[in-house]
Amino acid sequence: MTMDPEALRERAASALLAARDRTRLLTTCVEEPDLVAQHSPLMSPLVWDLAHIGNQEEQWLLRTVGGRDALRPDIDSVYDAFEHPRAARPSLPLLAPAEAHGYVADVRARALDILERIPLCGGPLLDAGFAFGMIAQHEQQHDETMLITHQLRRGPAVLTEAEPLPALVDGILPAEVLVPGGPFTMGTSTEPWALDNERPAHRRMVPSFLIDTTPVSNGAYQRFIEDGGYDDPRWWAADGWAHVREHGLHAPLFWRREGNQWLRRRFGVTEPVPPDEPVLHVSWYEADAYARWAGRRLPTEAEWEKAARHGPADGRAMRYPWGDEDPTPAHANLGQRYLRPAPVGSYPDGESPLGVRQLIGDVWEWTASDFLPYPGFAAFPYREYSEVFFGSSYKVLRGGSFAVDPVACRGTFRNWDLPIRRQIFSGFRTARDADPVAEA
Ligand code: AVJ
Ligand code: FE
Repeated sequence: MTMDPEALRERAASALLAARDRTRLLTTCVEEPDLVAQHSPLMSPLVWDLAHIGNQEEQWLLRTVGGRDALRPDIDSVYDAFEHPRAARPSLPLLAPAEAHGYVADVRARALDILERIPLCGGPLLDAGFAFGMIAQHEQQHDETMLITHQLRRGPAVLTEAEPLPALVDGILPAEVLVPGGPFTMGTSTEPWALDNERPAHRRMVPSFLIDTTPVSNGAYQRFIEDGGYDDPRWWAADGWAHVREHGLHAPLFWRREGNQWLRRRFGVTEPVPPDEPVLHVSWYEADAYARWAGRRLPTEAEWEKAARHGPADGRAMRYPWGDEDPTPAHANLGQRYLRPAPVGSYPDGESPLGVRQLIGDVWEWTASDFLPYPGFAAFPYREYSEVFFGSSYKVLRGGSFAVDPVACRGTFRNWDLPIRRQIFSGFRTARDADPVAEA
């Protein structure tokens, strides 16, 4: 992307503005008690996320990039995610909602002033406006986190969808797609706002494999449940089996059985589980168990990225499955336009050259892979974004959900979480090795 400085400034300013519109929506649609309450021990009070967004912006854009004096050095520690686990955050001396709103607005006004004055070149934080892009992505990531908090909150619905999902127009799709073996380029060294863990671009050998055309649906997942999947240790990783037994799990989070119907609670509304939507709110263990029950496996992270980015005609790595163009509403279900994933098979305009659908948007997809650095990884600009999470504790998720903003979504973007987590907007698709005979 080569852009003149004015266009770069404009891009950075509008990314920050879009994030703030969403933050405002998520923190003004409930009353004060709901902003300060902890709706789940897994989540922060909404008002913590709000001021943490401002504090992160103050530290990077005002102090580091702008060289300004600290505005509120006294609150740095309260909003340091590593000092206080989420469960402990309600008892911190948090800024009250009105103060927090005032603080983030004050920080933002100064950040935009700095953006106007500073050259967007001359170092990795400034080049192409990276620090501004990083902070817009950070705010959008917390917006997704706050949307998860809204999903966990009990009580009547406060969020609504502006429009119905686009109608599904296509006919029957093949169940799976063959991705031919060979090298491909994973990661990026050129995407200007890519975060440290997506870098650098490097060659990977990926043997032939088959991958599901679409994410696994609720209907398919229900067959796993009804076949006794949760009661059969054959399908489960040892730790996963121990976890579902200990917690008595028998369905995705937010599902409830009534008579012979499955219902789910979704942002304050209870509805029958829609069979054609991608399954949502499953852990890595559940995804892995389903895949084994189906005689398949989860795709590795490299397989997922090859399916999403590799151009089979020219061997070039694309930014998205549909090409290099930024996402539009026709390509993918992103940006909290809807409060749910679209039915499996939607978004024909977003399919990959080989015909894989919905890789971007709808649901985060669990992969088989641990969260590890790429060869040549360098932590930037802070170790606590990625580096401290590398290892075998966290599994990688790819592709982004309906709750991810396009600014924080790319074919290279990596998310990660513990394999027991399922309050996140997580689903999956399955894969298998290619049949060696069919290939010859
Ligand atoms: C990349 C989504 C795992 O929310 O914990 C937010 C993003 N990092 N603030 C998280 C993040 C610092 C991170 N994830
Ligand atoms: Fe954060």
